[in-house]
Amino acid sequence: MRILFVNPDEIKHIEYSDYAMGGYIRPYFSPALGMLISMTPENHNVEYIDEIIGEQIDFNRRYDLVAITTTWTIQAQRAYQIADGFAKHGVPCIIGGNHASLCVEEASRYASVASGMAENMWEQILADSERRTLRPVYIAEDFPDVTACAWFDYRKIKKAIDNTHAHIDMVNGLSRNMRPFPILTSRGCPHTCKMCVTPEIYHKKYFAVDPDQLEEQLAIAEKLFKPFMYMFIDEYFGHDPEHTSACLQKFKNAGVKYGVQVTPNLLCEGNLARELADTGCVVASIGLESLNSEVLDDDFGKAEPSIQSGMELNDKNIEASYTAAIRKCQEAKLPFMLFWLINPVRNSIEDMEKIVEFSKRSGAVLSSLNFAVPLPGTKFFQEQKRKGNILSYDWSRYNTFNILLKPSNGISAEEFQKAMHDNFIKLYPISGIPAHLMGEASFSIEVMPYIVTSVAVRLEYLKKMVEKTFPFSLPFPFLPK
Ligand code: B12
Ligand code: SF4
Repeated sequence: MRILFVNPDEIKHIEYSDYAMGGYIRPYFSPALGMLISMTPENHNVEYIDEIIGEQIDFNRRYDLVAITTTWTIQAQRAYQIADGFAKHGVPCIIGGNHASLCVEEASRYASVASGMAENMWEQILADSERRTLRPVYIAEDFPDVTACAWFDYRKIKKAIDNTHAHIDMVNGLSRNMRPFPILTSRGCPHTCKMCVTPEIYHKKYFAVDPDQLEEQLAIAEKLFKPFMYMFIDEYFGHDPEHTSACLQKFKNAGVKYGVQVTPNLLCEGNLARELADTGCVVASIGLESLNSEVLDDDFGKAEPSIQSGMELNDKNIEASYTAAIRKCQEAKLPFMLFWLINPVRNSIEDMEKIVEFSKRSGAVLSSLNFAVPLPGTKFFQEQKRKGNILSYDWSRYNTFNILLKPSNGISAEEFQKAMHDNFIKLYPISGIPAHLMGEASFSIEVMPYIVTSVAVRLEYLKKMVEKTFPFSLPFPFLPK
């Protein structure tokens, strides 16, 4: 069969609230589709198109199957448009990934749907597709339990990327090579945070990669792609310290650089920050989420048994716990970024200001203030829906920069949105660019994408402010996404 794998772009709303951050740091290829390509037998002719970097689909080209992912809810509407576009040409499509997995009925109006991990379904989907008997819905739970998950086969992925018949312009072609390259040491997560989709799809499963297999994967990636840096895409990186150390040694031996997403509790507990810095990590993204423990516990569901263990978290010492995690990074000379979530229902504007102050004091390479999104399929979504707090069900707004939940304390959504905007700007003052560029971390080439992102956010803000003032288009030389 000739199979096309598509990573859909989001449909963007250009408006006051539309921050620049979302589109910048994306991996070299979609990990979900990379995994599917890895599981596809080589007798099939496979192509990969990444709309996120501007590759354009040719709907007139003949395919036997089109496989589309919805890793993010913001991709859903475009995924449905693509399915519609191919349906007009009689090409069968299958949609999977986080959003479709948890909104099966909705997605099935546009194409066949695969809900959950594809490992034990994919073979059947390919067989059905070959027989032209693709079913409307495939549910992972109806197949044998996934006990070993798929890993990246970079050879197959490279072939699929090289095979693309999409139009790629030079800037986008170059920008692919400036993207961090996805790799992982584990998949899944044993925790059950209420605002996260992972527990709903992985059902607390956790799979660790054999360090020797990781070594092989690294060798192949280095040979075929020679990425400028890697990006760990583990859901819960560092869960098993012994296994993590063994994996990190493989990165050290390979002499490569990487970035990682990590939780503060794991940084607080042991020597992780030092191990990361010693083995080639150039930036750690720390998901701090909130300075308000009620939001963490009640809204996000991070109470016991949870990722807070090890942090002695309570109202009084929450800042101290976070500071301890940050200090570990500073002592190890490990550049770090901070990620926060604001829940309008419970957080006040003062909470935002506290976060901004904390972030500015912290010495982070980059900090990101995001709205908590009631991600469809999560317990947080159900709870907020039941309470009547959800302001919009337009998935293209579900990008963490639009207010989606009703603020309390009599503040209007517009006021809250504006306060968020203003506080975000305080994190990225244009006047701070020179100091930012001269900071210690900026001398490392691998941190450059993050520095570029940070500068781009500032410039994008400047552009938006000018656009607000002069309502006609100006020829600004701003960076492509
Ligand atoms: C790594 C990661 C990132 C990386 C890279 C993202 C990427 N994948 O391209 C970075 C750090 C950049 C990132 C950023 C963000 N992320 Co993120 N991220 C992840 C994470 C931890 C892993 C994703 C992954 O690639 N896993 C590995 C692959 C192999 O697994 P998989 O996607 O589950 O795919 C399997 C199945 O779903 C299925 N499948 C998937 N697609 C298809 C298609 C077909 C046809 C079939 C048959 C099967 C199938 O089969 C696959 C194999 O088993 C997920 C958590 C998660 N569980 O998805 C969050 C997650 C995707 N991120 C999320 C969010 C919210 C964000 C941010 C918005 C956070 C923020 N506030 O900034 C940003 C957005 C950035 C942007 N827009 O550019 C949410 C998205 C939820 C949603 N419904 O929208 C998730 C799910 C985490 C969560 N909180 O629940 N993220
Ligand atoms: S620890 Fe992270 S991946 Fe695991 S359930 Fe919580 S938010 Fe999701």
